[in-house]
Amino acid sequence: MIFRQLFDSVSGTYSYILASRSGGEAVIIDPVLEKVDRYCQLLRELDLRLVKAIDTHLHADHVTGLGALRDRTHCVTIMGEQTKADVVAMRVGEGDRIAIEGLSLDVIYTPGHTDDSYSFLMADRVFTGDTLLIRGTGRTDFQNGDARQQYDSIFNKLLRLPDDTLVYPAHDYKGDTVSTIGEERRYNPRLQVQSVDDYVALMAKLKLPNPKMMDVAVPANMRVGLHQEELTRQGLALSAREAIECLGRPDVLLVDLREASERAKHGTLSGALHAPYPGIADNLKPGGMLREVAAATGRRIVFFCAYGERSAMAVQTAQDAGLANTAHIEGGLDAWKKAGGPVVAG
Ligand SMILES: N[C@@H](CCC(=O)N[C@@H](CS)C(=O)NCC(=O)O)C(=O)O
Ligand SMILES: [Fe+2]
Repeated sequence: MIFRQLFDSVSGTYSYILASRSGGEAVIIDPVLEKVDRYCQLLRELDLRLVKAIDTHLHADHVTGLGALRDRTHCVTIMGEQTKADVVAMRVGEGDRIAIEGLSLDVIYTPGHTDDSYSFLMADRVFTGDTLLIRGTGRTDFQNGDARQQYDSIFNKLLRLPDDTLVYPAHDYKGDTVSTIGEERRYNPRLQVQSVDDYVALMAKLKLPNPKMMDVAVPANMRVGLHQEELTRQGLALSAREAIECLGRPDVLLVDLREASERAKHGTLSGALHAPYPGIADNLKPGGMLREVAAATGRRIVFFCAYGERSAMAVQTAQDAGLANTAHIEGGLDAWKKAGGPVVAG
């Protein structure tokens, strides 16, 4: 396995690059905007292809690198389903699994620092965001933070992992890099409480100043989405309402770009072909499955995904491959459902 812990000394943020092999797919956790050049360089040097970028929560202390990485690598951006970020390509919840080639992360909902805080477990290690820090815990005094929920997330979820599970947090302000669950249970001063009420009282006493970047970072991090309006202007997007009217039309080929797990959880559109986003470039090049089907049937490909990010990128990929007549459903299945469109089991 390839594992890199990267540090942004300005915000004290740790970011992580994971991959199963050189030459393969990679995922990054909690990238920082100012470090995106560095990540891209390292990805090139390690011969990795970034396919997913995850934020553990909506950060208040630095601007996320999610949007910039998506624009540069066409990776899928991921956050938890509670997030207030405008558009992320994929939203995950408790019990989901984020997979790339050769490795997968189990999704654990750990609210408390914020209401959109998640941890991600991969084999012997857990990425705890700002829920569990090394000898500390994330503050709970803003962004719908809640000390009671954080106690539950830590004591009833994270501390139930095996003692030797490695703990990789999103921040450290003292120079520590890694810990273990057993070590934190025994020596983390915030966790030596007798009850949830003691923990709540302890967190209420912290009275920390707001992060220096908070007024910049929070609004910026709520606008990480791909701007889909440009495609609409070019006539390459259908609103959910227009798309609903197209359902069943013989000249339209609906293509679902989401993963099998998203289809199983949220359903799909009747008659849609399944062609997951990671394979889209292969599918659209000469000889590719989608290109051949579109040519043979004369149908216009209409891509859709969860929120319209992957489908907008697929329209772009199609244009680059010389296929001008594709479109996507703006806002994805989410917008489709909100407009009252019917879904079938995926
Ligand atoms: N001095 C830092 C403080 C950042 C901060 O408050 N960090 C949050 C995480 S977003 C936290 O929970 N800190 C825990 C602590 O300081 O004990 C800054 O201005 O950026
Ligand atoms: Fe945070």
